[in-house]
This record gives sequence, structure tokens and C-alpha cells, in this order.
Amino acid sequence: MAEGPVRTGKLRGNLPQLELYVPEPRYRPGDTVDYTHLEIPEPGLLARPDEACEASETWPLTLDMIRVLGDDDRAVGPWNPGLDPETLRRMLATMALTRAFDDRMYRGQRQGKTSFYMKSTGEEAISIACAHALAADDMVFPSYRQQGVLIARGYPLVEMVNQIYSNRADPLKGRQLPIMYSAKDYGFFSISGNLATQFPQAVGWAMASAIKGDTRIATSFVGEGSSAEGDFHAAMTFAAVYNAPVVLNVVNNQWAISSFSGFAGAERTTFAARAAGYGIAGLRVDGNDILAVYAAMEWAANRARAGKGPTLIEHFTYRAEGHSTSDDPSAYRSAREAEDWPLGDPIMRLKKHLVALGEWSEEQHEAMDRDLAEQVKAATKEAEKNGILGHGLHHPFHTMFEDVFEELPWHLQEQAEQAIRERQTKWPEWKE
Ligand SMILES: Cc1ncc(C[n+]2csc(CCOP(=O)(O)OP(=O)(O)O)c2C)c(N)n1
Ligand SMILES: [Mg+2]
Repeated sequence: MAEGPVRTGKLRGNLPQLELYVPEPRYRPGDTVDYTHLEIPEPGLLARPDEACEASETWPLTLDMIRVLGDDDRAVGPWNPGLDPETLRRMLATMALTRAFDDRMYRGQRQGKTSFYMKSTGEEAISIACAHALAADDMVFPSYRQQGVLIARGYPLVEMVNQIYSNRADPLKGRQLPIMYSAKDYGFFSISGNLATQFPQAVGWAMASAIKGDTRIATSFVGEGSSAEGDFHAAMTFAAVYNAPVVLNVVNNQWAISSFSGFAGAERTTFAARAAGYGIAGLRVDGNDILAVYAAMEWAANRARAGKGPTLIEHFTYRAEGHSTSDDPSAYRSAREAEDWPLGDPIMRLKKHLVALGEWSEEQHEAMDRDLAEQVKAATKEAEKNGILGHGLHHPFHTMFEDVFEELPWHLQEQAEQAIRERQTKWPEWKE
């Protein structure tokens, strides 16, 4: 035996240099857009497995796309949820209301009434189908682009505006960023700016629901960009291991601020395909087709209720506008991307379907849009009575030290007194 440590390993031969691959989006500002690389199947072709099937039966669907509404505006195939015209009209109106609300709040930010806003333009079908497909008290753990769920569940618009304006009627007392709602009575968990944290929380909530023998399920949403966070994978592991009654949604709107979906893995495979790696059911759906989204959500909810565990759903869609009011997408992507998006606009698609059914008309649509704009305007005016950004009508300053401890610990008491003293010295006119 040789003495001393032996160093094992091959001799380094004449090897090529390693190279790092850095993804690059296909189109930049000014580029013409060509979407022929996207595989978009005809609607109605995919089979709808039984909700209690083996998870592996769904895996082919994760590489495909569930679609119901065709170019001829008809609903076809086994995934057609067969909703009555009244429900379809309600879903249309809620999508249009969400868009009207987004447009007005965006303008409000430009007018200085709030510091920040995030629209969900082009993605309304996902939230609104979710609210319709689930029970009213199923628990939703949203990201910041699911305001449609709150609106569909009938949360008062005035309260939303109060929160956005951080005024004296803000139910969250100015402690959350504008748009980061929290509405316990509406089964809507507090929105967090820390991306993807809601995913493991939803799974934990679903596990608790099962432990308690409850019948409510949970659902959560992350952007495709956020699906690169560790929390996504922790959530998937727990959901799979404990067969949690949860519907996990990835909203693939192609962009994460200025990073395209390739940075989260989209060039390798679909986001839905991750379901197979965890051994759970997965579906991939045309996110701008509200009937397909509804059908997928309903399928996954029924599966969870039947004790068959979690489903991962990828909603393939497009973020039609900027990430937030702080963003300018014309700096990093082609304007044609949104205009040429091959899956169209979710509101227009449902509208045309209803017209094709003889259940809706242009005149009705225009009248509806006018009504909704008025409804949003009235809510905004009402909320403005409680104050807008910078007009001093917010919750009293000292309240920021309240509501966490039953009795304020001495060191926070000291900080509170110091803060109030400094404020009074600096701005003697402030009374609160
Ligand atoms: C943990 C964490 N990392 C980064 C950010 C900053 N950030 C806020 S939104 C965002 C993009 C998220 O994109 P995506 O998940 O695709 O959601 P989308 O905005 O497209 O709906 C980033 C990087 C954050 N808020 N939290
Ligand atoms: Mg995104």
C-alpha cells in the first residue's frame, strides 16, 4: 500500500471550454413578432380524464393546451363546461368590471391619488373563472394580479379604493402597499410582496383543512417568474407528500417585469410539466379562454374534494400592459407582442361567443361598459371623501404602533413616544 492520501480522478485532457447559456427573448422594442413557434392546438381535441384518475393520466395534458373557444366563437369538446348564458354574462360583466377598475386606478396613480397600481389586463379570465368554479368560501392565496377574484366575490369596490389610496378608511390602515388587499371574510388571504410565499401557505392551509376534516379547499396563484422561487418547490413537495386538497396555479403571462419567461425555465419545457416531477396531476390551459380555465379549475377542485390531491395548472396568457405603474415595457419588449398575441383577448372572446349564441349584442356590450365605468367612478368618488395620497386624511400616525401586541413592549413604547415627539417638532401643525 502506498503511504499518504491517494488523489483519485481522471487526468484533465484536451477538453473544450465550458460555455454558459443565457436566454434571450425573441423580440425587443421595434421588432416584428412571429408567433409561429407557439404550438396552439385546435380547441376541443383533448380528452378530459376522470377527475379521480391516476395523476400520470394527466401528464400528456401538461405538454398540450386545453382550449374550448374556437376561432368560430363556438364552445367545443369534452372540456366545455356547458355553462348557462346567465353565468356567461355574469363572467363577462365581472371581467369587464375588473378591467374598468384597473383602468381607473391606473389613471388615479397618474393623477397622484395613489403611489402605485398593478393592472391585470389580458389575464382577467383566470381570476374570474377561479371565483366561479370554486365555492365562495374556498380559500384563495393570491398574487398581486388576482383582484378579479375579490371583485367576483362581491368585495366592495369602495373598500378596494380606500386601500389603494391608503386613506383614513383603508381597512388595512396604510400598512400594506396599495393593491395588497386582505379580506378574510371573502376567503382572500393577505397579498404579500414577497413573491411565492403564498404557495406554501396555501398548501399548509389545505393540509389543515384536511386535518380538521373540513370540506373547503385552497387555491393559490404565482407568476411564471415567481415559480423560480424555492417556495414554489417547497409547496409542491408538501402538496404531493400529504396529498393536500389544493389547486396550484402558475399564471404564465410571459414576463416577470422585464425578464421573459425563459429565465424561469420556459425554454426547456412547460410550467405545467413540473407536475410530473412531483407525481401530481397537471393541466395546461389557454388562459385567455375563460371556459377552458373554468373547466380546468372545476376539474382540479373536484379532484381535490374527492381526496385525490393537488393539481398544478399552467395558465398560458400574456401580460398585455406594464408590470405596474412603475414600469415601461416599451423599453424592453416589442409593442407588437401584445397586439399580435395569438390567443386574443379574454373579454372579446367571451363576448363574441355570447353574440354567436344569440345571447348578447354590441349594443348590450356598449351599455354594459358605460354602466361599469359609472359604477367604478361612483366608488372612486365615494372613496375620495376619505382622502387620497398626501392629503393628510390617513389613519392617525400613532396607530402604526398598534394592533400587534396586546400590550406594547417598553422598547416599542419608547420608540412610539420618540416618533411622535419628533413629528410634532418637525410638523407642529400635525395634530394626530
Ligand atoms: C422574493 C421576491 N423577489 C423579487 C421581487 C421583485 N419582483 C416583484 S414582481 C416581480 C416579477 C414577478 O413576475 P411573475 O412572477 O411572472 O408575475 P407577474 O408580475 O408576471 O404577474 C419581481 C421580480 C419580490 N417582490 N419578491
Ligand atoms: Mg409573469
